[in-house]
Amino acid sequence: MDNALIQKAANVLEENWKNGFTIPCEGLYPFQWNWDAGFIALGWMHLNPERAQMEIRSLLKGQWSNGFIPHIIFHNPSDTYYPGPKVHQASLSPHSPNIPTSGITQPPVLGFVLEKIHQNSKDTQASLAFLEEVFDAVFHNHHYFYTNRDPKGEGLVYICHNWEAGTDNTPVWDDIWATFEVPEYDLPRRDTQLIDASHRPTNKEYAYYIHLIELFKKWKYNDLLIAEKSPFLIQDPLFNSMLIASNKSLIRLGTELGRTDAVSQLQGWNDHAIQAMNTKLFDDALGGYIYYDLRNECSLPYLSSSSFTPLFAEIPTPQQAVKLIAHLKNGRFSGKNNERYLCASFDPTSPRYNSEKYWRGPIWINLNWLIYNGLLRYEFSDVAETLKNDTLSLIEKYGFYEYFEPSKRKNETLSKGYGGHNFSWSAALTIDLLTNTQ
Ligand code: 2M8
Repeated sequence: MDNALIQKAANVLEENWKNGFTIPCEGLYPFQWNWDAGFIALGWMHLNPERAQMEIRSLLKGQWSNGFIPHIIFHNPSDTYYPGPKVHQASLSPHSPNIPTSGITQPPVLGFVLEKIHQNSKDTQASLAFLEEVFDAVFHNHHYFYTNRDPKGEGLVYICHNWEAGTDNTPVWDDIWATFEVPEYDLPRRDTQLIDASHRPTNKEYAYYIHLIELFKKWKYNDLLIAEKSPFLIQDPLFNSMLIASNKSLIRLGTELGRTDAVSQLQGWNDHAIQAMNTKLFDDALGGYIYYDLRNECSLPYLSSSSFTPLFAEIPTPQQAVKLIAHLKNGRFSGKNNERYLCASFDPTSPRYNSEKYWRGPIWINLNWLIYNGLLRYEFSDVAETLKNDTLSLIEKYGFYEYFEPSKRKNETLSKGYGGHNFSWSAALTIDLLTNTQ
């Protein structure tokens, strides 16, 4: 079964390979996305390491002069996606490159992706040469975050747009949307024409997303103005965990490359960041990591799959880790009798939970991959095994969908997953799950 599934996954990546980079999904996402590129490179590294490197090089072509890496690089024209380059208008920023990009970012996975590619390499010399080529760019990106996105020097960086989170329409944002009004926009959406609209965000939500982009354009994507005025300013446990995990990887890689200055800078950022995660973003009563709204100065007390991702960066203390896994075994996320596959993207006991709608409940393969690897790091091998088996059985049954139904009972009646099909990171991470024995 493993070889056949790996072959099917390889076919998906091959189909989505566009001569230098991989699109997440034909039609639905026709450009290169930032954190997708990282996860996709983890699939390519098993199949074709040269392509893993090309994927990363292509992403870095979109890097801005201040170190910022955008969430979409528009390498090629396409009219199947809204909002495209004409809406984002990144060229308004003096830092933007000479290739069209968006002006917002996504979770910084590149550091740990580079380390995994290096560990997996059969040719150490070639791998070190690649690291020499890209290390500074990734370090520069981390420098950008800690110098521009942490206005109070707390060790936690903020995101200023829900698309920066990657978990685009998590119910956590409902509280924030309620704090400001947006104009009516003409929304020439393509996503809802391509797939079941009930699996996608609403037009009302899209109006907020576009409004934020319009504000950033008015401010020419100036970070100081965004920090001062953006109505959306969030410290996100997933985003910060990715940054911390990537810091740790860059520390190990930088040590191997003899980059002493960078290593001590990264170490300083990380010590501070880990402490802040465990004090400010851990909610002891809920037993998990939560978001903090920096604009309205309040915690957002909701659990989501992001709540578990600090495990991946080895942030939780042993006591905190025990609280986290309680949700995954006869708990809030698994259900008292483990009646759900792991891991729903939002707290299934919440009235805001919707098991079919995008990031409001369904299972996502990249989050499962992160949580699975995090659980292994804490030696919770039985829950890790359940999570891996759940992931692979959904993929095996339906194919490489974008997201999946958590309820075991409901799955008995379904013949498909949700969202886009032949979705690249679902394929890439399946390959890694089946190939990497840790
Ligand atoms: C989804 O987000 C894009 C915007 O970035 C969209 O809905 O148009 C998210 O799932 C995001 O995390 C992902 O990177 C992107 C491409 O797969 O799609």
